[in-house]
Amino acid sequence: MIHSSHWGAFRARVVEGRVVEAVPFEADPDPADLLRNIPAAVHARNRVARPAIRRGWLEGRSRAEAPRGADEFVEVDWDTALDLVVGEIRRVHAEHGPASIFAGSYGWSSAGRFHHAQTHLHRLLSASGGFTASTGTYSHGATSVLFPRIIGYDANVSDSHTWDEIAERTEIWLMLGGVPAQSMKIDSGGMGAHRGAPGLDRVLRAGVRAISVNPIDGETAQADTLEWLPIRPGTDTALLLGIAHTLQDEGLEDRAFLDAHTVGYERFAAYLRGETDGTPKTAAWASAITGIPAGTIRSLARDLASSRSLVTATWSLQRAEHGEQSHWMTITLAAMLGGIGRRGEGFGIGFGSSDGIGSNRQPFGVPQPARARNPLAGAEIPVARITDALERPGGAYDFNGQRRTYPDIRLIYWVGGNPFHHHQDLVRMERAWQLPETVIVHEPWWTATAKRADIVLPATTSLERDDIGAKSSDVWIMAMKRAIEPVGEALDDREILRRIAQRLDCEEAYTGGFTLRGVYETSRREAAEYGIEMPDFDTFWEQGYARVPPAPQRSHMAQLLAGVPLQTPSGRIEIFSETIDAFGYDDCAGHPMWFPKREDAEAGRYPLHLISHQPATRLHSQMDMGPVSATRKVGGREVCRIHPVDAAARGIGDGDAVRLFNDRGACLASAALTEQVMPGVIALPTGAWFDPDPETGLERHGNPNVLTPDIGTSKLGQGTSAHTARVEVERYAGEPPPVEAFALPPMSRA
Ligand SMILES: Nc1nc2c(c(=O)[nH]1)N[C@H]1C(S)=C(S)[C@@H](COP(=O)(O)OP(=O)(O)OC[C@H]3O[C@@H](n4cnc5c(=O)[nH]c(N)nc54)[C@H](O)[C@@H]3O)O[C@H]1N2
Ligand SMILES: Nc1nc2c(c(=O)[nH]1)N[C@H]1C(S)=C(S)[C@@H](COP(=O)(O)OP(=O)(O)OC[C@H]3O[C@@H](n4cnc5c(=O)[nH]c(N)nc54)[C@H](O)[C@@H]3O)O[C@H]1N2
Ligand SMILES: [Mo]
Repeated sequence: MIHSSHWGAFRARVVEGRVVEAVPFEADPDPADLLRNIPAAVHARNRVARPAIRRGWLEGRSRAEAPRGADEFVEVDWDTALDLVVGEIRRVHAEHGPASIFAGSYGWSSAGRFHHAQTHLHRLLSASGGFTASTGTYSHGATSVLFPRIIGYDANVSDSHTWDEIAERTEIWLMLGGVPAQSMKIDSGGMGAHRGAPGLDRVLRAGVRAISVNPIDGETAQADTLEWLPIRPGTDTALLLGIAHTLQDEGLEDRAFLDAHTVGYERFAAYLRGETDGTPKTAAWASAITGIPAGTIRSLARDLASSRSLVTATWSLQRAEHGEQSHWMTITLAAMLGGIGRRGEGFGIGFGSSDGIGSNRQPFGVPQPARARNPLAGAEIPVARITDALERPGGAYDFNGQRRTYPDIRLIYWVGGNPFHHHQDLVRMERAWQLPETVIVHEPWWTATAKRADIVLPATTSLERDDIGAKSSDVWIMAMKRAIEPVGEALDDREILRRIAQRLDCEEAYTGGFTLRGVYETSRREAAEYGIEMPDFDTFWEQGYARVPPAPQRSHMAQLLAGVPLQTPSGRIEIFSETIDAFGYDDCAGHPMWFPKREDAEAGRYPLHLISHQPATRLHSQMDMGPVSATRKVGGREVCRIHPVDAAARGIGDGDAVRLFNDRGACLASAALTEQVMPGVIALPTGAWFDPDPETGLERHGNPNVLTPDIGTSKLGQGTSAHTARVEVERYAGEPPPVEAFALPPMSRA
């Protein structure tokens, strides 16, 4: 049965009602190994079989006795569970108002567009009076706020160069964060055929000089054709300032471009020269911060200035304290080099961060039901401020020029996301999570979040329903056909919410009359307006896919060169932003600059930088019980990579169980010694299911989010700062406690 996932299309081989294999879609030249996680996960023991209610909550809403996560569950029938949900929505409306329902419900869920869980939750809660939403992403929260202010559009997701343009035109490519091939296995909505790694391959074979600036090497299959420039985590802004200073010092900046298309260069240049703070941002200054030799920085500056150069930055760099600065500085440096607006030159954001970057985007909307309009317009929190919001109802905070207050959250409703995967400082979050009166979760699996809910409703996986997989940067639209019957008593999220809508008398507004056929045909009509032809629904469904020719890319920066102003106050690239300057923030000023990191105050006790990057063996926490993820663990624990010198200094050997710790928390992992991680850095990918020992609190599985800080990138963006974390590591003496992440919670039947 043809199907799709965020990591690619496949055909489900089904034997006696069970998925036994996910066979890569025949048109995919570079399918993801991750497909092998699917069969075991879909039929895993820890699927949520029936609706389940936390006992303490059921028996009097008690929070104190057995906290969320430590209580047992009582399985009930669907009607009982849904009546409880409806009762809670009504109660919170009546007692506190709809803003006390937090349903930001951030998360990747599964690939289908029609059954997209969050879309339906938002439709339900909009139809029934409103809710508090979340704004922004964990992926690029800081720069999605910054970019519109300095260039007038969100460069994280639009306007990339194509692989072919880079192969044809670029001479030197400075890749901040590298271009990790493993991350390009993924894109939201899935893809018929992977294009990231083949695209990079074309670029490297064309002889483009590619320099990966990364604390970690070997992140791409073609690593030996990349130059590796190791950098201390979180210091890219200093490197770019050092390059910029050299350009200016040697008169290599493109004055004509800066005069014609930017504002504020002079004020920035005064900072570069040290006139505003007494510190010239020389290559030597940058070297002391980044660990890159000053000579290398200076020659890099000269090379970039004398060739057709491209400077790109992965999203990861801005998932850090002051994350706005590295990307603002990337654009500023590209402006000084003068190539912006020419294909294959200038800057690019997100190469290596997902498969679609580097490919053309479709101008029409993919097939999906309309997003809801929340009647409580403006009721939202920045997505990564969830713990803060729970801790401080009514508390004030800054965000993007506004002084806002947190809502009084009484009910959390989460579908299609896993906050006990994605959020930082999970120990602190676990405490805050006890504060609201009720937590409702839909999940296919007993995740850490499901185990910390009061009402858990079993959701189908995409293989248990018909759907459509698509994303705007793909030429494929994939049919996702139901391959098996729902597992246990699971229902589709859309159906669960329809039954709730029925009870709340808003079924029509909720469903909106959308059907699978209907959303496809709407998309097809929209495509036709651009002269793009899609087959009719029946042909598409029969065939299993539609291949839609790519549309030509439109580029804001090419238009800027042609005289079309950007949507910024000045119409130009804002190297200095009067608007941001006027906010008066102490952590994001009017132009890009270097800020020391709070974590560095702990450098003595916690000498290692922790990088908690995306996992190669799964998508976030999804299908962590699958064989691709399981077999790459050691002793059942996630593997952290560390340089042999750092390991030797601590008596750590390859394969040893280790304990990573700081003041926020501690987790176990298994050590792998490699020179591909620079000294002073330890790399532990995200996604091993959160598994704290109930007695000691020690996380047993290798989840880095017990170590990461929960602070905003700045008052401007309030994005996550996950990549700014310092830790120490030691060999774990004795027998490590067993991992229980995939165990079922204690449960009884009503
Ligand atoms: N330390 C650190 N933390 C990070 C990051 C980092 O770099 N470092 N990266 C961050 C980033 S960029 C992101 S995007 C987040 C990702 O965070 P999430 O998107 O929350 O992570 P997922 O594991 O994809 O969670 C999706 C959940 O949806 C469930 N699900 C799947 N299909 C369905 C369905 O059909 N219905 C329902 N109801 N549920 C379904 C899955 O079982 C899973 O539990 O993590 C962030 N966290
Ligand atoms: N296999 C797989 N792929 C994924 C995902 C997944 O879960 N699994 N998640 C997807 C999602 S939701 C997102 S948002 C994207 C995120 O994509 P990215 O943000 O690009 O991903 P990361 O893996 O966090 O980091 C990419 C690289 O940045 C490097 N890096 C980290 N800190 C620094 C630094 O301070 N300076 C420099 N120069 N480099 C640094 C890391 O070593 C890593 O090689 O990935 C997507 N792709
Ligand atoms: Mo993300």
